[in-house]
Amino acid sequence: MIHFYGHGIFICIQVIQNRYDGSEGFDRTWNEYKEGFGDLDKEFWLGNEKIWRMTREALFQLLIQIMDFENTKSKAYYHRFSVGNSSVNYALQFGWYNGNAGNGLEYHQGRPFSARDLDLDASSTHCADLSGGGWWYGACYEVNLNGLYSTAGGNLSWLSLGPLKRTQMKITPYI
Ligand SMILES: [Ca+2]
Repeated sequence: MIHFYGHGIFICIQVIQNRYDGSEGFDRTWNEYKEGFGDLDKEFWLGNEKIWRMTREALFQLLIQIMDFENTKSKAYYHRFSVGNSSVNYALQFGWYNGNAGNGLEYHQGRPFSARDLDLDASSTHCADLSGGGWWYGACYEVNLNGLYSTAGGNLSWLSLGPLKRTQMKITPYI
């Protein structure tokens, strides 16, 4: 699989998150997010442990593609994406941003992963429980790609963009 972006050619793309119709439930436990869930041909979360293992082996870039219900598409692109291991609760790390979606992940830089049964956010509330999905919450989010999927408004959003119809997170190593 080859994807062209900017001046580079990236290969070995691994999709780590895919949503497009709300058929898969994302209101899952810490262990489900750790191990991954869903169908790799449909909607899924690859799994925090797998993402950690991959991103410790090499330098990766992250491409996020989103689309709202009016079919407006946006992209965000992050250099040097990785997550920490389970001892730091898969804390999110990345370098510089490029794209047209806005640098929404910046708010989540360094945050540990929270899920409905493990509140590691920076809020007195329980962001994962309130939003219907696990994520690298602060208090609570500016981006939430694992939140409740709903045409009526849900929590699936990127900054002011949303509700979102499609989201995809892809990583690929530098070559
Ligand atoms: Ca909290």
